[in-house]
Amino acid sequence: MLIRRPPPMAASEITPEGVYRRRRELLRLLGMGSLGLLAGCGSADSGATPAAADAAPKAALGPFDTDEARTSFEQASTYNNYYEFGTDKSDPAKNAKNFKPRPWTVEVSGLAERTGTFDLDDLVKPALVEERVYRMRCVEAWSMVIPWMGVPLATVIKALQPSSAARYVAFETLHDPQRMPGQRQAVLDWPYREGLRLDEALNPLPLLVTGMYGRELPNANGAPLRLVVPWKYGFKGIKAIVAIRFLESEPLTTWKSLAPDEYGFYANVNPEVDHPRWSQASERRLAEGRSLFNARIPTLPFNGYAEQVAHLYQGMDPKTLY
Ligand SMILES: Nc1nc2c(c(=O)[nH]1)N[C@H]1C(S)=C(S)[C@@H](COP(=O)(O)O)O[C@H]1N2
Ligand SMILES: [Mo]
Repeated sequence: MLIRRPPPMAASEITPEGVYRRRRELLRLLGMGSLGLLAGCGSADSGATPAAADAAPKAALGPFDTDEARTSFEQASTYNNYYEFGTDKSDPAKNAKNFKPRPWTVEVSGLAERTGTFDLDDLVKPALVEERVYRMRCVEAWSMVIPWMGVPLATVIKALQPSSAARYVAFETLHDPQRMPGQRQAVLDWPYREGLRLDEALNPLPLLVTGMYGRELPNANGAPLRLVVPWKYGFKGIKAIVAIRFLESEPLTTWKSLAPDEYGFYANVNPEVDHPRWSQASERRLAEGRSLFNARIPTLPFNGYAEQVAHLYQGMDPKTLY
Protein backbone atom coordinates (compact mmCIF):
# COMPACT_ATOMS: atom_id res chain seq x y z
CA MET A 1 0.00 0.00 0.00
CA LEU A 2 2.04 2.78 -1.33
CA ILE A 3 0.90 6.16 -0.27
CA ARG A 4 -0.24 8.42 -3.03
CA ARG A 5 -1.99 11.72 -3.26
CA PRO A 6 -5.61 10.99 -4.11
CA PRO A 7 -6.54 11.83 -7.69
CA PRO A 8 -9.18 14.48 -8.36
CA MET A 9 -12.66 13.08 -7.94
CA ALA A 10 -14.76 15.83 -9.55
CA ALA A 11 -16.49 13.87 -12.32
CA SER A 12 -17.26 10.85 -10.21
CA GLU A 13 -19.13 12.90 -7.64
CA ILE A 14 -22.05 12.65 -10.04
CA THR A 15 -23.61 9.34 -9.22
CA PRO A 16 -25.90 6.71 -10.74
CA GLU A 17 -27.58 6.06 -7.40
CA GLY A 18 -30.96 6.86 -8.90
CA VAL A 19 -30.38 4.20 -11.52
CA TYR A 20 -29.65 1.67 -8.81
CA ARG A 21 -32.85 2.51 -6.97
CA ARG A 22 -35.00 2.37 -10.07
CA ARG A 23 -33.66 -1.06 -10.88
CA ARG A 24 -34.42 -2.31 -7.39
CA GLU A 25 -37.95 -0.96 -7.55
CA LEU A 26 -38.47 -2.55 -10.92
CA LEU A 27 -37.28 -5.92 -9.65
CA ARG A 28 -39.49 -5.54 -6.60
CA LEU A 29 -42.51 -4.81 -8.76
CA LEU A 30 -41.72 -7.84 -10.87
CA GLY A 31 -41.74 -9.83 -7.64
CA MET A 32 -38.49 -11.56 -8.34
CA GLY A 33 -37.96 -14.29 -5.77
CA SER A 34 -34.29 -13.83 -5.14
CA LEU A 35 -34.71 -10.12 -4.74
CA GLY A 36 -37.32 -10.78 -2.08
CA LEU A 37 -34.45 -12.04 0.00
CA LEU A 38 -32.28 -9.08 -0.84
CA ALA A 39 -34.93 -6.49 -0.21
CA GLY A 40 -35.85 -8.13 3.07
CA CYS A 41 -32.37 -7.47 4.32
CA GLY A 42 -32.81 -3.81 3.79
CA SER A 43 -31.85 -1.28 1.22
CA ALA A 44 -32.39 2.04 2.84
CA ASP A 45 -32.41 4.99 0.55
CA SER A 46 -30.19 7.14 2.69
CA GLY A 47 -27.58 7.63 0.01
CA ALA A 48 -30.01 9.01 -2.52
CA THR A 49 -30.90 12.47 -3.62
CA PRO A 50 -33.46 13.88 -1.15
CA ALA A 51 -36.36 14.17 -3.61
CA ALA A 52 -36.00 10.62 -4.86
CA ALA A 53 -35.51 9.29 -1.35
CA ASP A 54 -38.82 10.76 -0.21
CA ALA A 55 -40.68 9.22 -3.12
CA ALA A 56 -39.12 5.79 -2.86
CA PRO A 57 -40.56 3.05 -0.67
CA LYS A 58 -38.20 2.43 2.25
CA ALA A 59 -37.09 -1.04 3.14
CA ALA A 60 -36.01 -1.56 6.71
CA LEU A 61 -32.29 -1.62 7.42
CA GLY A 62 -30.93 -4.94 8.54
CA PRO A 63 -29.39 -5.19 12.02
CA PHE A 64 -25.84 -4.78 10.69
CA ASP A 65 -26.55 -2.10 8.09
CA THR A 66 -25.31 1.44 8.48
CA ASP A 67 -27.62 4.31 7.49
CA GLU A 68 -24.69 6.63 6.71
CA ALA A 69 -24.55 8.28 3.29
CA ARG A 70 -23.43 5.77 0.72
CA THR A 71 -20.57 5.86 -1.66
CA SER A 72 -21.90 5.85 -5.21
CA PHE A 73 -21.52 2.81 -7.46
CA GLU A 74 -19.41 4.93 -9.79
CA GLN A 75 -16.99 5.86 -7.00
CA ALA A 76 -16.79 2.38 -5.50
CA SER A 77 -16.10 0.76 -8.86
CA THR A 78 -13.49 3.21 -10.17
CA TYR A 79 -11.36 3.99 -7.08
CA ASN A 80 -9.88 0.61 -6.19
CA ASN A 81 -6.95 -1.24 -4.72
CA TYR A 82 -6.37 -4.35 -6.82
CA TYR A 83 -2.69 -4.74 -7.62
CA GLU A 84 -3.33 -7.67 -9.97
CA PHE A 85 -4.59 -5.01 -12.37
CA GLY A 86 -2.20 -2.15 -11.53
CA THR A 87 -1.22 -0.07 -8.53
CA ASP A 88 -3.05 3.18 -9.30
CA LYS A 89 -6.56 3.59 -7.95
CA SER A 90 -7.90 4.05 -11.47
CA ASP A 91 -6.05 1.03 -12.96
CA PRO A 92 -8.39 -1.84 -11.99
CA ALA A 93 -11.49 -0.34 -13.64
CA LYS A 94 -9.53 0.04 -16.89
CA ASN A 95 -7.35 -3.07 -16.85
CA ALA A 96 -9.91 -5.55 -15.51
CA LYS A 97 -12.59 -4.54 -17.99
CA ASN A 98 -12.18 -7.66 -20.14
CA PHE A 99 -11.51 -10.10 -17.31
CA LYS A 100 -13.89 -13.09 -17.56
CA PRO A 101 -15.10 -14.00 -14.06
CA ARG A 102 -17.11 -17.03 -15.25
CA PRO A 103 -16.89 -19.98 -15.25
CA TRP A 104 -15.28 -20.00 -11.78
CA THR A 105 -14.39 -22.73 -9.36
CA VAL A 106 -13.06 -22.62 -5.81
CA GLU A 107 -10.80 -25.29 -4.35
CA VAL A 108 -11.58 -26.16 -0.73
CA SER A 109 -8.89 -28.10 1.13
CA GLY A 110 -7.45 -28.84 4.54
CA LEU A 111 -9.15 -29.69 7.80
CA ALA A 112 -12.80 -30.04 6.77
CA GLU A 113 -15.32 -32.75 6.02
CA ARG A 114 -16.24 -31.41 2.60
CA THR A 115 -13.25 -30.58 0.42
CA GLY A 116 -12.69 -30.52 -3.32
CA THR A 117 -13.39 -28.26 -6.27
CA PHE A 118 -16.70 -26.42 -6.13
CA ASP A 119 -18.48 -24.50 -8.80
CA LEU A 120 -18.96 -20.98 -7.46
CA ASP A 121 -22.76 -21.20 -7.38
CA ASP A 122 -22.63 -24.46 -5.41
CA LEU A 123 -20.34 -22.94 -2.80
CA VAL A 124 -21.95 -19.50 -2.52
CA LYS A 125 -25.56 -20.21 -3.36
CA PRO A 126 -27.33 -17.36 -5.18
CA ALA A 127 -30.56 -18.15 -3.29
CA LEU A 128 -28.83 -17.29 0.01
CA VAL A 129 -27.51 -13.91 -1.10
CA GLU A 130 -28.40 -10.98 1.14
CA GLU A 131 -27.55 -7.29 1.13
CA ARG A 132 -25.34 -5.68 3.80
CA VAL A 133 -24.51 -1.99 3.89
CA TYR A 134 -21.07 -1.78 5.49
CA ARG A 135 -18.43 0.82 6.13
CA MET A 136 -15.14 -0.06 4.44
CA ARG A 137 -11.98 1.46 5.91
CA CYS A 138 -8.75 1.12 3.94
CA VAL A 139 -5.50 1.11 5.92
CA GLU A 140 -4.53 4.12 3.78
CA ALA A 141 -7.13 6.15 5.78
CA TRP A 142 -9.90 6.55 3.21
CA SER A 143 -13.28 4.92 3.60
CA MET A 144 -16.52 4.14 1.78
CA VAL A 145 -20.06 2.94 2.57
CA ILE A 146 -21.03 0.10 0.23
CA PRO A 147 -24.17 -2.04 -0.15
CA TRP A 148 -22.62 -5.46 -0.72
CA MET A 149 -24.48 -8.59 -1.76
CA GLY A 150 -23.26 -11.94 -0.65
CA VAL A 151 -23.60 -14.92 1.63
CA PRO A 152 -22.32 -14.84 5.22
CA LEU A 153 -18.92 -16.54 5.35
CA ALA A 154 -20.17 -18.43 8.41
CA THR A 155 -22.96 -20.04 6.35
CA VAL A 156 -20.48 -21.25 3.74
CA ILE A 157 -17.96 -22.48 6.31
CA LYS A 158 -20.57 -24.40 8.32
CA ALA A 159 -21.65 -26.22 5.16
CA LEU A 160 -18.02 -27.30 4.61
CA GLN A 161 -17.86 -28.74 8.15
CA PRO A 162 -14.35 -27.85 9.34
CA SER A 163 -12.89 -30.35 11.80
CA SER A 164 -12.24 -29.49 15.44
CA ALA A 165 -8.53 -29.16 14.65
CA ALA A 166 -9.17 -26.28 12.23
CA ARG A 167 -8.38 -22.93 13.86
CA TYR A 168 -7.81 -20.70 10.81
CA VAL A 169 -9.21 -20.27 7.34
CA ALA A 170 -6.99 -19.06 4.50
CA PHE A 171 -7.93 -17.59 1.11
CA GLU A 172 -6.04 -17.22 -2.15
CA THR A 173 -6.59 -15.06 -5.22
CA LEU A 174 -6.35 -16.41 -8.75
CA HIS A 175 -2.75 -16.54 -9.99
CA ASP A 176 -2.86 -16.10 -13.76
CA PRO A 177 -0.56 -13.44 -15.24
CA GLN A 178 -2.26 -13.91 -18.62
CA ARG A 179 -5.55 -12.70 -17.18
CA MET A 180 -4.14 -10.47 -14.46
CA PRO A 181 -1.48 -8.27 -16.07
CA GLY A 182 -0.31 -6.79 -12.76
CA GLN A 183 1.00 -10.23 -11.82
CA ARG A 184 3.64 -9.95 -14.55
CA GLN A 185 5.45 -7.59 -12.21
CA ALA A 186 6.82 -8.70 -8.84
CA VAL A 187 4.89 -5.99 -6.97
CA LEU A 188 3.58 -8.56 -4.48
CA ASP A 189 4.43 -12.19 -3.82
CA TRP A 190 1.57 -13.61 -5.94
CA PRO A 191 -0.96 -14.97 -5.41
CA TYR A 192 -2.49 -12.52 -2.93
CA ARG A 193 -3.23 -14.38 0.31
CA GLU A 194 -5.43 -13.61 3.30
CA GLY A 195 -6.89 -15.39 6.28
CA LEU A 196 -8.96 -15.22 9.44
CA ARG A 197 -9.04 -17.02 12.74
CA LEU A 198 -11.94 -19.48 12.52
CA ASP A 199 -13.93 -17.80 15.29
CA GLU A 200 -13.60 -14.47 13.44
CA ALA A 201 -14.72 -16.15 10.24
CA LEU A 202 -17.78 -17.62 12.01
CA ASN A 203 -18.91 -14.22 13.28
CA PRO A 204 -22.10 -13.11 11.47
CA LEU A 205 -20.45 -10.04 9.85
CA PRO A 206 -17.94 -11.38 7.27
CA LEU A 207 -19.49 -11.77 3.84
CA LEU A 208 -18.46 -13.73 0.76
CA VAL A 209 -19.47 -11.15 -1.78
CA THR A 210 -20.75 -11.73 -5.32
CA GLY A 211 -22.42 -8.38 -5.96
CA MET A 212 -22.88 -4.77 -4.90
CA TYR A 213 -25.51 -2.05 -5.42
CA GLY A 214 -27.98 -4.67 -6.63
CA ARG A 215 -25.68 -5.69 -9.47
CA GLU A 216 -23.08 -8.32 -10.24
CA LEU A 217 -19.74 -7.56 -8.62
CA PRO A 218 -17.63 -5.43 -11.00
CA ASN A 219 -14.31 -6.94 -12.02
CA ALA A 220 -12.47 -4.06 -10.35
CA ASN A 221 -14.07 -4.97 -7.02
CA GLY A 222 -12.98 -8.60 -7.18
CA ALA A 223 -15.47 -10.49 -9.34
CA PRO A 224 -16.76 -13.07 -9.12
CA LEU A 225 -16.00 -13.66 -5.43
CA ARG A 226 -14.34 -11.55 -2.74
CA LEU A 227 -14.31 -11.35 1.01
CA VAL A 228 -15.59 -8.41 3.07
CA VAL A 229 -14.68 -8.16 6.78
CA PRO A 230 -16.05 -4.78 7.83
CA TRP A 231 -14.22 -4.35 11.16
CA LYS A 232 -10.80 -4.90 9.58
CA TYR A 233 -8.71 -2.82 7.21
CA GLY A 234 -9.71 -3.24 3.58
CA PHE A 235 -6.70 -5.35 2.60
CA LYS A 236 -8.24 -8.31 4.47
CA GLY A 237 -11.00 -8.27 1.83
CA ILE A 238 -9.26 -10.53 -0.67
CA LYS A 239 -10.58 -10.46 -4.25
CA ALA A 240 -11.06 -13.11 -6.98
CA ILE A 241 -10.89 -16.01 -4.51
CA VAL A 242 -10.01 -19.42 -5.97
CA ALA A 243 -8.92 -21.31 -2.86
CA ILE A 244 -10.16 -21.75 0.71
CA ARG A 245 -8.09 -23.78 3.17
CA PHE A 246 -8.79 -24.84 6.75
CA LEU A 247 -5.61 -24.85 8.84
CA GLU A 248 -4.32 -25.50 12.32
CA SER A 249 -1.93 -22.54 12.41
CA GLU A 250 -1.99 -18.93 11.28
CA PRO A 251 -1.47 -18.64 7.53
CA LEU A 252 1.01 -16.26 5.94
CA THR A 253 -0.80 -13.24 4.54
CA THR A 254 0.39 -11.00 1.73
CA TRP A 255 0.80 -7.61 3.37
CA LYS A 256 2.09 -8.99 6.64
CA SER A 257 4.78 -11.00 4.88
CA LEU A 258 5.77 -7.96 2.79
CA ALA A 259 5.96 -5.46 5.68
CA PRO A 260 5.35 -7.11 9.07
CA ASP A 261 6.10 -3.90 10.95
CA GLU A 262 3.35 -2.10 9.03
CA TYR A 263 0.60 -4.67 8.43
CA GLY A 264 -0.54 -7.44 10.74
CA PHE A 265 -2.59 -10.60 10.46
CA TYR A 266 -5.45 -9.20 12.54
CA ALA A 267 -5.57 -5.70 11.01
CA ASN A 268 -8.53 -4.64 13.13
CA VAL A 269 -9.45 -1.02 12.55
CA ASN A 270 -8.11 0.86 15.56
CA PRO A 271 -7.91 4.67 15.75
CA GLU A 272 -5.46 4.39 18.65
CA VAL A 273 -2.84 2.32 16.89
CA ASP A 274 -1.18 4.39 14.20
CA HIS A 275 0.43 3.02 11.11
CA PRO A 276 4.20 3.61 11.46
CA ARG A 277 3.96 6.23 8.70
CA TRP A 278 0.59 7.90 9.36
CA SER A 279 -2.19 8.35 11.89
CA GLN A 280 -5.22 6.06 11.91
CA ALA A 281 -7.25 8.38 14.16
CA SER A 282 -9.37 9.74 11.30
CA GLU A 283 -10.32 8.94 7.74
CA ARG A 284 -11.41 10.57 4.49
CA ARG A 285 -14.89 9.34 3.60
CA LEU A 286 -15.74 8.98 -0.05
CA ALA A 287 -19.53 9.06 -0.17
CA GLU A 288 -22.55 10.91 -1.45
CA GLY A 289 -21.93 14.58 -0.82
CA ARG A 290 -18.39 13.97 0.41
CA SER A 291 -15.14 13.72 -1.42
CA LEU A 292 -11.73 12.57 -0.30
CA PHE A 293 -10.94 16.24 0.17
CA ASN A 294 -13.72 16.84 2.71
CA ALA A 295 -12.77 17.24 6.32
CA ARG A 296 -11.74 14.02 7.98
CA ILE A 297 -14.17 12.11 10.16
CA PRO A 298 -13.05 10.19 13.24
CA THR A 299 -12.22 6.52 12.80
CA LEU A 300 -14.14 4.23 15.15
CA PRO A 301 -12.72 1.24 17.07
CA PHE A 302 -13.34 -1.90 15.01
CA ASN A 303 -14.67 0.48 12.33
CA GLY A 304 -17.86 0.90 14.37
CA TYR A 305 -18.49 -2.84 14.81
CA ALA A 306 -17.06 -3.19 18.34
CA GLU A 307 -20.38 -4.38 19.75
CA GLN A 308 -20.35 -7.34 17.36
CA VAL A 309 -16.66 -8.29 17.50
CA ALA A 310 -14.72 -6.80 20.45
CA HIS A 311 -15.32 -9.98 22.48
CA LEU A 312 -13.23 -11.96 19.99
CA TYR A 313 -10.08 -10.19 21.17
CA GLN A 314 -10.44 -10.15 24.94
CA GLY A 315 -7.07 -10.40 26.62
CA MET A 316 -5.14 -9.63 23.45
CA ASP A 317 -2.78 -6.66 23.15
CA PRO A 318 -4.40 -4.10 20.81
CA LYS A 319 -1.01 -3.55 19.16
CA THR A 320 -0.95 -7.14 17.98
CA LEU A 321 -4.41 -6.61 16.57
CA TYR A 322 -3.07 -4.22 13.99
N1 LIG B 1 -6.40 -9.91 -4.65
C1 LIG B 1 -6.43 -8.69 -4.10
N2 LIG B 1 -7.34 -8.40 -3.17
C2 LIG B 1 -7.36 -7.16 -2.61
C3 LIG B 1 -6.41 -6.18 -2.95
C4 LIG B 1 -5.44 -6.52 -3.95
O1 LIG B 1 -4.57 -5.71 -4.35
N3 LIG B 1 -5.49 -7.78 -4.51
N4 LIG B 1 -6.42 -4.94 -2.32
C5 LIG B 1 -7.05 -4.88 -1.01
C6 LIG B 1 -7.21 -3.53 -0.48
S1 LIG B 1 -5.80 -2.75 0.10
C7 LIG B 1 -8.43 -2.93 -0.32
S2 LIG B 1 -8.61 -1.44 0.44
C8 LIG B 1 -9.64 -3.55 -0.91
C9 LIG B 1 -10.28 -2.58 -1.87
O2 LIG B 1 -11.52 -3.05 -2.30
P1 LIG B 1 -12.35 -2.19 -3.34
O3 LIG B 1 -11.45 -1.90 -4.50
O4 LIG B 1 -13.53 -3.04 -3.72
O5 LIG B 1 -12.76 -0.94 -2.63
O6 LIG B 1 -9.36 -4.77 -1.62
C10 LIG B 1 -8.41 -5.59 -0.99
N5 LIG B 1 -8.33 -6.86 -1.68
MO1 LIG C 1 -6.58 -1.03 1.46
